[in-house]
Amino acid sequence: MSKADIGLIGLAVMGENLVLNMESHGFTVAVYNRTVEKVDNFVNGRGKGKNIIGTHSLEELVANLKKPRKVMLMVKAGKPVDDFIELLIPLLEPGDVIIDGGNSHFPDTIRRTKYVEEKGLLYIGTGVSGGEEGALRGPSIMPGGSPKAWELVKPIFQAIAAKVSDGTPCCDWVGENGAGHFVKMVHNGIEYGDMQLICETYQIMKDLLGLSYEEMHNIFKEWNEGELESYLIEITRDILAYKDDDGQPLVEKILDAAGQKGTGKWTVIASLDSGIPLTLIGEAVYARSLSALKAERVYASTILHGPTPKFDGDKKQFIEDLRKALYASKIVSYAQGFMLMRQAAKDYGWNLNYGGIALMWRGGCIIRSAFLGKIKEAFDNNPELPNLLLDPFFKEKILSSQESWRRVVSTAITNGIWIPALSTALNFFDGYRNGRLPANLLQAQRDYFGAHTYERVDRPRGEFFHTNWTGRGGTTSSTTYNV
Ligand code: 2AM
Repeated sequence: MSKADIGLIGLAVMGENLVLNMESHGFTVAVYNRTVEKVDNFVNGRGKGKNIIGTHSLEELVANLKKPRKVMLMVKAGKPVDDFIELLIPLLEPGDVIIDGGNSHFPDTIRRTKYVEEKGLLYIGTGVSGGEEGALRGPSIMPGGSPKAWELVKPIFQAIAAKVSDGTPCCDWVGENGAGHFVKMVHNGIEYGDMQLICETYQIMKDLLGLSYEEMHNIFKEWNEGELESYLIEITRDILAYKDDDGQPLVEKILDAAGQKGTGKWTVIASLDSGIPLTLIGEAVYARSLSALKAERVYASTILHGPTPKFDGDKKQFIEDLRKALYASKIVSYAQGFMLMRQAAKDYGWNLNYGGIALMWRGGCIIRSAFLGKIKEAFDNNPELPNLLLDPFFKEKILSSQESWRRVVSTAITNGIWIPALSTALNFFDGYRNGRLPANLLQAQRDYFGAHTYERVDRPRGEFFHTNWTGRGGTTSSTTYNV
């Protein structure tokens, strides 16, 4: 067999499926795994008869690659990535590329890009989204790292990526060093938000409207045929129709304690670091945390009582209200996600292409949706768009959903139904569109107790004042600073 176009290390399911995907697109792939038996199992099993070269050492792997060599790691995030980088560096030559396709935290990718480049090699840290199925049939791929490496991996990555209906691949260059893994992290955070929003509408349908599973299944089916069309609405439709062995809906029997692997948390931490109000994803992460306190909630439910949900309005109308509330909240969530990326681009010096990011998420990944096509259009129309809420299409959508959205939030709250994401979205909207927030009083309080100073509306920005509020404190102000 001739030499391989790319080498891949790490034959767990994601790694194997990516190899099979590459091979099916005409690329020869050399593979290696720490536990080398897995190499033979794969080459003689799922990889049998294909253009896949099994290798039993890193030396053998490297010797089987066309130059400039490309070696992709699909190993557990963290130390294993650093370990393999250390082992590969002495075996590679200037211009070769190391690619990390795992779920690495972006600060690690920033550090590794610098380190690998210092050794004369190129580095790519790439988000790969879409799970096992996506890896095999076409994932969304979000690469960042050494810009010079992009041209080398582009033909392979764009060939194996998901395609939107006109054939455009869901893979484009994201930006320097950790930008690819950052964007993948935000994708996961947005996924948390979308899922929580759907769960809240489900709870309202079930507990307030008293709908049956069949009715809910039909509503999600209908929603998936309109502007909410997305993978997550589609799987929710199917989940609601799924029956356990006894004919009852399986979802009713699933314990309500959510797990999380940490990428949502990373996104929220990044938002706190950047000072961006990523409130919806924040609530979605905390919602999982609250759900996980199952025993405590069950105990509290016997002591803390609220209203008994009761709905006597027009159900059909309210279901349409719910649909609009979900759509409007989703707009806020994505607006916040893009605000975070815009700030991170400034903080880390990335030149992000926001329309390109929407396109990468349009297919292949968990948050794929028709909606992302609209976001792509918004950034195509105005690449400098400061906020998604200010785009004419989304502005019209949110304004025309507003009444429904307020009805849903106020009705749910009056009836004691937990809606952290739907309500924070509306609250953000009301804060963002308000030119005068009560932070004037907040600044007064800060100046009162800590002499932190304030700016005045009747003076230019940047001039700071201190008042001796009690007549007791001195006129000394503390220095102004912002974290
Ligand atoms: P293994 O098959 O030898 O366990 C997903 O777990 C992939 O990451 C697998 O290919 C696994 O290799 C690899 N992996 C996990 N921990 C590793 C480590 N500490 N060093 C090298 N590879 C590791």
